[in-house]
Amino acid sequence: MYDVKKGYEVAKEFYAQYGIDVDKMIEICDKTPISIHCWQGDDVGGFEKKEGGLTGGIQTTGNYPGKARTADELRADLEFAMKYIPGEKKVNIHANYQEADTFVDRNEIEPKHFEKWADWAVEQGIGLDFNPTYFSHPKSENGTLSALDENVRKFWIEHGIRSRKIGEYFYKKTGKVCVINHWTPDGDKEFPIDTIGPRLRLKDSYDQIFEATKDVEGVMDGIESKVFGIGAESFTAGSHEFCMGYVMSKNCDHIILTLDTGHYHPTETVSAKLASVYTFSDHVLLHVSRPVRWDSDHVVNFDDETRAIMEELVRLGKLQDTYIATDFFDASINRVVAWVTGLRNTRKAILAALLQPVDAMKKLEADGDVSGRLAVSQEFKAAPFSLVWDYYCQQKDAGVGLEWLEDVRTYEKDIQSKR
Ligand code: RNT
Ligand code: ZN
Repeated sequence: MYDVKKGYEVAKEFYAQYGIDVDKMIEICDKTPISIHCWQGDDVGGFEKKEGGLTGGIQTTGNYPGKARTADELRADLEFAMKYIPGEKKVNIHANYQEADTFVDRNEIEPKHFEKWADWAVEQGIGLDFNPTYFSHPKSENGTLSALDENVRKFWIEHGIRSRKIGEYFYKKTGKVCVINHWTPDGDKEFPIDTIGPRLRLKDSYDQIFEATKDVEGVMDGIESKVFGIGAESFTAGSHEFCMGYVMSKNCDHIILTLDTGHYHPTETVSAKLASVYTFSDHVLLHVSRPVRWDSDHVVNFDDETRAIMEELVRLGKLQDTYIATDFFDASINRVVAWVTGLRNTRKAILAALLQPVDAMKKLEADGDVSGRLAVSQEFKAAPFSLVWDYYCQQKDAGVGLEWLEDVRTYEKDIQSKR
């Protein structure tokens, strides 16, 4: 291993030239929570005591051996991965990760079915986030919250209500706000004739869920849109305009917009949307993912868009107001490697964004020096942030560089490959 401390000292000098306090930025980066999605560990399968595959227009591809088969295995894998993910963390679970002894349907879930998750989170000293699961269920085939069949719609409204109560339970157990993400896959393969009916029903369903649980505390609710899902390519009830409109019309503290990086047309970017949303909203829930041609949910890369999102949050002064969560599922590689890589990239993008002379660039812009603005912004694309990153990982005992990879290989050999 090279002299990490020496690298850090050099980087510190480099950044000091521009008035950037490296230690302060490390501290801010470290304290910014990232919510780790549990579903990378078992290909969005969950642990309901019933058979049935993944539906809802999302897909995992690959069959890499060693996936978690039980919630205990999943938690063990998460614990292992978390060692190599520096900084404040939360874990994000879905309703279908319940641990009831016998089958409990989605409209009957209760806090007690998630007790093990809550106890584990307390033990780990982390917060828990939650998601109602409006997919992978026989009743989700013809819509959920927007369904024409009133009995089906009622079933899913009840699921949403129960999910918010579980969120409150997590808040009370962990003392940390539970961020709930509401995403429905409701859509159509072909162009429907009635395109407003499903939206009006979806709106009414959300209204009913929030009205019935208006006394719930410690919960934030993200409303997630999508451009299309597999098998529902022509129409999505919860479109961007719908979700944005819903959130803005509610104009209340806990209902916020979720922006998933895979849920827009390929030439649209979430980084370019943030400022407009923040013009009207105090918080945003982010699903950091990587779409390749479509919402393919590849492992987050340290790529231009991930960096641009974090840069934008820093420049807006909204890093602390944004609930940052990851959302990807790759079944073709070791699932712990997927977690560690995607989460480290997300964290690294935050650090790289913080290590930039934002005030100086803003001043150049305000002074009309657009040439200077361009020059400075480009210079910092390849500034020595990775030396600071290595030092930060060393301080946190999270593995410098690729140190973690050997450990995961050992874990794979000793634990995962025996499953
Ligand atoms: C699907 C959405 C949603 C899911 C998770 C599992 O397109 O992104 O957030 O990925 O809820
Ligand atoms: Zn998402």
